[in-house]
Amino acid sequence: MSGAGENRNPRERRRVRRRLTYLGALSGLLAGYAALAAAALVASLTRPEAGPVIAVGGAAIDRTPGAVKDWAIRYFGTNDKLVLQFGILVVLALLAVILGVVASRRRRAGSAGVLLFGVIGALAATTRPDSTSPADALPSVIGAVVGAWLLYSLIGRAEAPAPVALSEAGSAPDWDRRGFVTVAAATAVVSTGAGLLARTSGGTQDQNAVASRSGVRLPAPKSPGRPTPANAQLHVPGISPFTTPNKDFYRIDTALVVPMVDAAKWRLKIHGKGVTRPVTLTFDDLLRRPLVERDITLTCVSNEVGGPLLGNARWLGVPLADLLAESGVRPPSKGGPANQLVARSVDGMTIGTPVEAVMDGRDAMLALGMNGQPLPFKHGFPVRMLVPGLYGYVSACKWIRDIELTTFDAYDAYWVQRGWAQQAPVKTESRIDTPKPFASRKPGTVMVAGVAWAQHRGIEKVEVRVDDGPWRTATLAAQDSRDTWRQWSYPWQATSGRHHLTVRATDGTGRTQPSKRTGPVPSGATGWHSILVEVG
Ligand SMILES: Nc1nc2c(c(=O)[nH]1)N[C@H]1C(S)=C(S)[C@@H](COP(=O)(O)O)O[C@H]1N2
Ligand SMILES: [Mo]
Repeated sequence: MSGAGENRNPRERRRVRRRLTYLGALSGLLAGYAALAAAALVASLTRPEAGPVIAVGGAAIDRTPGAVKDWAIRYFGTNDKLVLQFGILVVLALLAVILGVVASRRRRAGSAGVLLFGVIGALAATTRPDSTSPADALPSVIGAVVGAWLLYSLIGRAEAPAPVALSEAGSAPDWDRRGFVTVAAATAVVSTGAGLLARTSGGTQDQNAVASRSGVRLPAPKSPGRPTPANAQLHVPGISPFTTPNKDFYRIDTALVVPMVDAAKWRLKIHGKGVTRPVTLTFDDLLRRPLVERDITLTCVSNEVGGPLLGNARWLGVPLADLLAESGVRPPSKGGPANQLVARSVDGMTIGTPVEAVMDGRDAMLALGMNGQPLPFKHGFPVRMLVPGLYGYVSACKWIRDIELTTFDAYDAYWVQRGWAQQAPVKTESRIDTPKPFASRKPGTVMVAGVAWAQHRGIEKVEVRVDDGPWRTATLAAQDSRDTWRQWSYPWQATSGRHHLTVRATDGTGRTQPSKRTGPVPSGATGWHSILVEVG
């Protein structure tokens, strides 16, 4: 009953209240910061993916409607994940401020709120498809306990009267400013240290994965890829290189943290309908099999007309049809009971592919190598699936760990559950790489060039149109294989003014890319790529 506020006048009481509100907000932010840093540190020692931001972010991604995700990819491109994580942090900061203000009124309620967020994080972490142990709750729980305790302690200092000797000195503050500042500063310093440590330590599991990748020696293929024809690559500045370097290869997946898989511990199970001899394979089992090397162009169904979401690489892998046949699988055309192959990744992605396509003689493979390197982690190390002619979301499971034979009636894979088509062969498309949209050129010969693709059907013809003029046939580079894109160029006699350049391709079956513009949902965009160029 000796509280300093008892015998104050109303004005002073309001001042104290305001001060407490500000200190509460600051305490909330500091406690939140400390909670996240503690969680990150614990996660880095156990499993980085189990951290609360990653777990809640992953849960949010899985619950995002397909159309919103498509919008996010369109507006933020492959930065969509950074934007999401930043968004989560902004929301958390706001919540921390609110909890801090609540705590400045009711100390216990504020701390209880922090603990509640810990429970949400723990639930998200333990129910993620990649969660294998209840220990995934630890980062969130420990972070929340640290945050709740700090908030309680900081508010305690903000409320406490200053030590008597000081407050009697007249000019000294009427609250425990020194105590608050000491705890606040210590919190900021220790949390920053913990956060930095979390970043550098990276987890022993990750280190093992990195070491296992460095240790991979890719065997020579039994069936080497034909040397890429020299004239598959045109020498026009600005055209996409025929082979996309790994570092420039587009990346699309739902993983907020790239899964780091230790090849020595990796296993692949093949089982399900019509599998008479289920098997579990190790990475070494795959390396010992006859390998094939093929150039294959991979395309994302979310690629807009003219978009960047495709790339061409030389892949090394195990023919998938042989593996399936050894397990007793027959395609539906030979009486097999399963028409869908569902691939599952270590992070819980599911991708459904027609068994018929995998076994019809095309180069469907379990890829281990990409442009002469073991698969980069981002692209699915140690093993991913590839099926030429199908969009990535129905064929190209990265970090694969399980293959189940089933039917399309029995199971919808991840993106199908979110409104995308069950089956999705790549649509015939073409893109102008140079000039760039809205580029300026001098009148005279302007080289227009780009790529066209219709995987597994091949490209037979590319045509270019200037404004509303006639279609002119472009010069095609050599076709490497019908599973790769094909470069083209057209020497345009440019005249002064603004011009529209449009391109369209015809595939190996003689079908020309339709003009009708449709968006990527549900089975890939259609329409002609058209750009505006200034000549003058
Ligand atoms: N495990 C997993 N595999 C995945 C995906 C994913 O989200 N998770 N995305 C698919 C999609 S939509 C595409 S287009 C390709 C992209 O492969 P890349 O990132 O190597 O270019 O991977 C496919 N495989
Ligand atoms: Mo994709």
